[in-house]
Amino acid sequence: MDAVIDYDVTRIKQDFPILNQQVHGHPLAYLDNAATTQKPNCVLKAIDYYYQHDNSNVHRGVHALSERATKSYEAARHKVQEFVNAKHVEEIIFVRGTTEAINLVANSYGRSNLNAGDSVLISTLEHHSNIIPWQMVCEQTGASLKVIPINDAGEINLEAFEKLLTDEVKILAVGHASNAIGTVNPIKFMINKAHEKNIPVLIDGAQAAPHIAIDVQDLDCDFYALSGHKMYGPTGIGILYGKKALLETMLPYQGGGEMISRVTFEKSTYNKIPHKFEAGTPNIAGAIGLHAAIDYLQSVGLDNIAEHEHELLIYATEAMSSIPELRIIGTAKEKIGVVSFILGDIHAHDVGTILDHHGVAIRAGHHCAMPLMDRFEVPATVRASFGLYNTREEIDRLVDALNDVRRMFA
Ligand code: C6P
Repeated sequence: MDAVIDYDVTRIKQDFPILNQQVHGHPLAYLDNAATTQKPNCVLKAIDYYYQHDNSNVHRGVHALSERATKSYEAARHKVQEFVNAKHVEEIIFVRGTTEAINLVANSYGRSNLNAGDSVLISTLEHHSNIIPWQMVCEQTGASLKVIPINDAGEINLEAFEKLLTDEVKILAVGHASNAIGTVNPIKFMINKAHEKNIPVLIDGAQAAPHIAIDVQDLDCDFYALSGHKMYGPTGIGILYGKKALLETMLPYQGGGEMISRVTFEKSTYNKIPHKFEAGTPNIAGAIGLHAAIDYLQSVGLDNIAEHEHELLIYATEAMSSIPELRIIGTAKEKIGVVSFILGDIHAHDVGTILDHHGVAIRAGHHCAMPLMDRFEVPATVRASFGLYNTREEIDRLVDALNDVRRMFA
């Protein structure tokens, strides 16, 4: 039985049809939720309903279908506003995902506000999506990238962070939670410190949004990025939250339909936020699916999910620590349900392949965090990441399969 009282994981699992399958003759144990989560029936149904009944373009047509599609698309924006507790609905911009959200800020905000001699401050824990866009904009502007170091547990060195917050820093961009090793960063503290120096802050919330209740007003972050597919919604839809006053000063990142107010060959003017940042036909079905996913998360309860996943993390950490030669990478005090590890000198990809043959799906590799792998002097890790439908029994199967890997390589 599950340790979390009133949390009926067996019933929750039934909401996810994909989980009810065999892989290589074993029931699927899906432990790759940091890569992408599976989708509950309500999300699948919402997308299906939209395409069967309302499919049309938004903000353009005068006909009934277009009106319905527009209503549903904008209702999704209101849902996200409520989910992250944004003050204004126009602070919610639909994008493809976290990657696009960060590229938007790097290009729209970064290019206008960074000059030679300035710097962008990130941390060693960042995903490539929160490194490369800044590196690109630094190359274009002559600014430079500064990196906050971490300790051996994988926690940000806060003393070093405060020292690095110099007048040259024009933006701080940090992850809420690390995809590769699970560390949850003290972002509220970091945002406060940055704001004391009038430095705006972008939070990469890709890994936090499915696990931690987000309140952008309480955090007081300037930008917050997230991906729908990591929170039980569809792929190809994500959110950039930005403070209204900042978004209004920023130039659009992409040009095209929808983002304009008036176009002439001589000069064009732009639409209001958020539409100014949503050039082209958006992912309408994606936004509708994300709405359903947020409803689902709220029906289970973010606090219940966090408690369940924390219990799985403790259980897995203990069970895996008993496996000889298994070294967990990332032992921060505050973690989401991610266990990253190496098993002796067996390559992570070999471990991953054998686990797959036991029906256990994990990710093996650098997790798009190569500098972090360098920090721990490992080329790759095996990563098990938990979601709201995982169970202790699945972790037992992971441990058994890992013992099998050891026997095979002995
Ligand atoms: N991490 C993982 O397996 P996109 O691809 O745009 O939805 O999200 C990018 C991204 C940005 N930041 C963090 C912290 C992330 O974890 C991710 C995606 C996946 O860890 C795929 S590489």
